Amino acid sequence: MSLRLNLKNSELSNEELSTLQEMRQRCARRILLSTSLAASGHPGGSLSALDLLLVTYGLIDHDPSQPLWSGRDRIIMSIGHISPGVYSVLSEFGYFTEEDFLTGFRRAGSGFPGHVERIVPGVEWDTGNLGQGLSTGVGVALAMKMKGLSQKVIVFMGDGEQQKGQISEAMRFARKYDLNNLIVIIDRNHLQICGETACVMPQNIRGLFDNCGWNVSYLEDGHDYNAIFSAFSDAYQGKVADPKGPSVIVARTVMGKGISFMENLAKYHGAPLKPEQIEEAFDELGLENDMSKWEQLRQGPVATDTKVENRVLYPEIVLGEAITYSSDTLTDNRSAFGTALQQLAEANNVQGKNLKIVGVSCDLEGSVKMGGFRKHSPDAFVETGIQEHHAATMSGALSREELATFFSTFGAFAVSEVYNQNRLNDINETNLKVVATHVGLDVGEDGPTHQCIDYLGLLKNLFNFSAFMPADPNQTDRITRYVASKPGNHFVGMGRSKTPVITREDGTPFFAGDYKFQPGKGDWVRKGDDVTIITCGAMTPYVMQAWEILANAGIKAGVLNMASVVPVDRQSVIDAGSAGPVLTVEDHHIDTGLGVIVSLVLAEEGISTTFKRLGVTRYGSSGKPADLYKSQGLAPEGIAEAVKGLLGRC
Ligand SMILES: Cc1ncc(C[n+]2csc(CCOP(=O)(O)OP(=O)(O)O)c2C)c(N)n1
Repeated sequence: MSLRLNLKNSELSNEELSTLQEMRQRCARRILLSTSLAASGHPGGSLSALDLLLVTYGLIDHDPSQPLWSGRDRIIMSIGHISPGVYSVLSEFGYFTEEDFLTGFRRAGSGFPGHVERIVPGVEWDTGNLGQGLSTGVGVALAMKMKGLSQKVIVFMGDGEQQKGQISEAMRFARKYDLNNLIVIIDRNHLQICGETACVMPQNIRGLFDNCGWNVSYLEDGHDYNAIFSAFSDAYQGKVADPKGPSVIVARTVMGKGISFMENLAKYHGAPLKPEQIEEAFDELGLENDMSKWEQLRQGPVATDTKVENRVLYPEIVLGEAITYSSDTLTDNRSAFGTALQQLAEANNVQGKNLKIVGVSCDLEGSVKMGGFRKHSPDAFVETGIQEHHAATMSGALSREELATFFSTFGAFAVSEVYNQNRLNDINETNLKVVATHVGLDVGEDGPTHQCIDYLGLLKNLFNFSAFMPADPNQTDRITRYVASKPGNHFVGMGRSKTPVITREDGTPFFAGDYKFQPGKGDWVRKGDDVTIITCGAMTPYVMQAWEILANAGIKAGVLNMASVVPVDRQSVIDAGSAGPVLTVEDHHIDTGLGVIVSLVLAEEGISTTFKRLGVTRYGSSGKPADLYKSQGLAPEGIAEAVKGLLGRC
């Protein structure tokens, strides 16, 4: 059954009202059945949000026969736990059959997971981590504005969920960017897992949005179809106090609505009914209890053919001509990044017409060298303020809207601060470019809070992120262009300091001419038979100095620059380990970075060799990078000493 409500009408017809009542009855049944069959899940919020969901799907532009139709409005379910309600409504509107849903819900391998995921037709974003959905919706709404599209974005949120701080970040941002294509609906049932929202953590939800300059409307009865219809169609059509601003509808609802013994009880947030309670609930709904039939059907194999395949929408990026910095250049990698990004904007972004590359900054535009990009593409430059959690999630959402999105700030804030946001982005198979400047002890005087030494360890947990650490400005230029042109999640890390150009033995720039960056491919900057030093990023120039010290001492060291840390160049590691001793050197926590990755390759390949790791073994202090490196054995002399120790030549 489907329903198409007309926005132009002032109220719902009697026929529409009775259709909605019938839909509610069928959906309530599915909510109860699905959760009881799975013996887990969230019936209470599903029932409280049900009427809001039904009217919303009745009003928006969408096409259940083409869930990914490009003209569709978008619904982001920030409260991913109300999946039983969402799937019930989607099946009601014809996205899939009731049978597929009820037999598959919460079963391994099925297309109907416990929290909403994009594999379900009609679902836009995998959620479950409360508090991130508004940032996602904001990202999609911003992308629509950037592309001149008129679709609306609707975000469903819980009232307990409002306690998350990231929501305030997103709220402010939506107002700053005048996202009047964004409508938030809050299921205000006054309950959350541990009881009343007012007891768990009191807050003035409407006041918060109001103070932020949103259009706020309140529904005394969030189950009154005409009231929902009127508030939603006003917000949708911009018939609000400030048509330039985003809108929120706070709807007073009842947890467990429609099943008298469930109503207003927090325990039904996440407790399915027992078989005897199902009997009672079905009596109340005036329906026959067919639970046993479904139990039987769930004995069969799970159906998987409803699953939506991930689709990658990624713009064609013109790479432009790579820059070659001459051997005598002394600049920082972040400047090389900024220049490459500006050139990419010049080659790809047409202001006011067609934007392909977006830059997101968190009050550090100058430090991350995005100034040139902003000047060229002011409409594609997004300043979020010091709101990294929102910035990370929003960047992920932008990156799935056919925009090559660069999220750039210091490593401590681009990775460590927002690990969970990047994790949810990764689960959503975003196409994000996280460019972190100021990583490692190379940050220097700002001290340990700013010296990010855990980025590789954190990113290694994310299955779809690569991690690249350019050694010099030339490699930075090429890696920046590479990641801009490729879908998927890519991290690029760089230090703060000016750094010399890496050269060949004849003094010409190494990463120049025909050099092409390839993931999973290391660079043999020097060949040498006695030992191999594997390194990356800010440490490579230090290792080059160590190489000279060693050469003067008659030791022939190979230097393998592993800019592609994830994926690592396994073959080169095998070659290095098979040829002789191996030393890894990194400006990163010694136990979670390059050294560990290399050691695993050696172990897995059964290569027995003398092996040592150098890296950061304790939090750094405030001082010049060279002094900090020296204090942790990472100065050229310390590296050379470590090699001599490995070779027994101390
Ligand atoms: C960041 C985060 N913290 C905790 C949880 C666990 N959790 C799931 S639902 C929920 C309560 C949500 O309350 P509310 O938004 O009012 O939803 P309702 O109970 O009305 O369904 C909590 C704490 C979570 N999913 N995400």
